[in-house]
Amino acid sequence: MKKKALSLLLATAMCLSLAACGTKSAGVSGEQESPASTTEAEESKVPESEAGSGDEPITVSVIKNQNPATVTYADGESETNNVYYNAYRDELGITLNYQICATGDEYTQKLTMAIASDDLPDLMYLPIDQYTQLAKAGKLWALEDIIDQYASELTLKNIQSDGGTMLDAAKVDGVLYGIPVGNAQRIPSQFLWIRKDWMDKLGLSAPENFDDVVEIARAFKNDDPDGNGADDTWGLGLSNVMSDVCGYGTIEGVANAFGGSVLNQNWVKGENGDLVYMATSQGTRDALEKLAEMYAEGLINSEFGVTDETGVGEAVAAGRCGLFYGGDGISWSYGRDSIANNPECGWLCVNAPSAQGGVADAYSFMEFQYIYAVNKNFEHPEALIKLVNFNNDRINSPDATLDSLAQWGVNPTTGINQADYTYGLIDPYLNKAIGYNTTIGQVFAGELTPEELMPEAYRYYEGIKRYVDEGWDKTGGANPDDLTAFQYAMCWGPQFGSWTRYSELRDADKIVMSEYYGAPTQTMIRSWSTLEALQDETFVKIISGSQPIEAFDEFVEQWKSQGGDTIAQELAERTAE
Ligand SMILES: [Ca+2]
Repeated sequence: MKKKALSLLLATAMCLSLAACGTKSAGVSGEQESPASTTEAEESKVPESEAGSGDEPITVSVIKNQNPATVTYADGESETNNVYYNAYRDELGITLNYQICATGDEYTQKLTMAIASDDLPDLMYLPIDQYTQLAKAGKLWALEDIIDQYASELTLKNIQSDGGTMLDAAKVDGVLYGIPVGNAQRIPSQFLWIRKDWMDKLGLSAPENFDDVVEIARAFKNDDPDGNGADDTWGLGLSNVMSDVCGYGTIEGVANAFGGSVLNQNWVKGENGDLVYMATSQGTRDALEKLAEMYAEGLINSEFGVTDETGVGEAVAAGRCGLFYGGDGISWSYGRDSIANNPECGWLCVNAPSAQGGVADAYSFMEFQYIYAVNKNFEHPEALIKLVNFNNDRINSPDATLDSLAQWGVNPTTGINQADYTYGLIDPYLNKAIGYNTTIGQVFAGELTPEELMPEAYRYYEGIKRYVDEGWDKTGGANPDDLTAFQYAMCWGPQFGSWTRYSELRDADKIVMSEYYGAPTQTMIRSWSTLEALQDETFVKIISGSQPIEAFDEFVEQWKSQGGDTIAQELAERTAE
């Protein structure tokens, strides 16, 4: 099942990226007959009128999850006067009325009040639990027929670019009531980033197993890799993030090395068919034991328990930390700063090596938290699909040009991202990134011409080509006057970029998907913050040696009795449904 999902993902991602792929889509409901779709058909009859097509203007109230204070407008523009707002009104006949525009707690409170007082706007951007609640209460349109009738070919491709995984996951009792926003597979931030200039200087080579990682940590800690005569560099850089994806200093790669995972979302089938929370597995225990050993030897930054990922990032930028597990975008943030601060610096990105040797399995999960949905009382549910179509044509079309992207996406003069003004933008990052990495690699391999790339990929390709032409791919460093080239290259570059590592993982079938996705269970809603805190505290204590490894066994018992066992049962029942 793992394999099938991945190959579908790859195939459809290619479709998304390549203009040449012109196959007709079967529509969102396609051949899948969901049991409830027949009974729902009566209720979800598509409205006859073509409202919102320009001849019959409508005003549509919406919830937008956005902090109005963080959105930037050009001079004279505003929330109700910008390229998208005006085009929706003038070209689609849809005037948006922001009934709720807020973020964070304010958003949650306003949404909760709107639901409680049954004062729902026409179009909604909902967290998955509220979506499920409203769908079950009959407050939302069933959308499959409406999508089939109104979605453009590009929209269908886009929302199905993961092979339909997310759409399936968004169904409530077999019926689709919304369009999910997210990624079919979250990059779990387990890549191992190593200072290549330090490795070269100390005569070290790329790690082939976890013992080699320990060796590199030992050398980086003890052998003065920066050559300043001071004992001022770390071994393995860790942050105190013990249960989440994290850009800098996650322990996930170490857990993977021993067959474990610490991420909140990761549940896999155990030997007797029950669901196991990976952070409670033997592999995770072994990884913590090893980390405690490393800490005792001084191979981990001593203050990690009070250091967040920003703290590790700052140590990377300052040249104190040259070895850490983290995400795919290092070259866009502190990794870039590390080179700006020290032109000698160079980076290598590898997949987490396992304890036995070779690449460790990475544990991943489907990530979607929000869904666009339509109020059942709204007469024009097709308005949502028309907005999605419109946005796709501007942002994701293979016919887009750098000029059109400047008009509808990031304005290169002001730096303003006008996509912030959209309503109903479905923009799956994972599939885009796979497409960029794959097609740019094909250009370097001579299988595509640069002109065949999507405009955004073409921009990245130009930077990566400069990087390769100047020979930086040999050192992982960068021309300090052209850090943009490094930024693009270490992310999407062939051979050296983090997304090439991801492709290797995927091609080697080394990504294990969590059985859990979607809405939290009742017990999760009630108990997860307590369980998470228990995990975070226990793991930090074990690594730092303030508790022995046996504390892990006690943690597992507590975790189970404080809600973990009940959650496993709830998830098993849900899977069986
Ligand atoms: Ca030093």
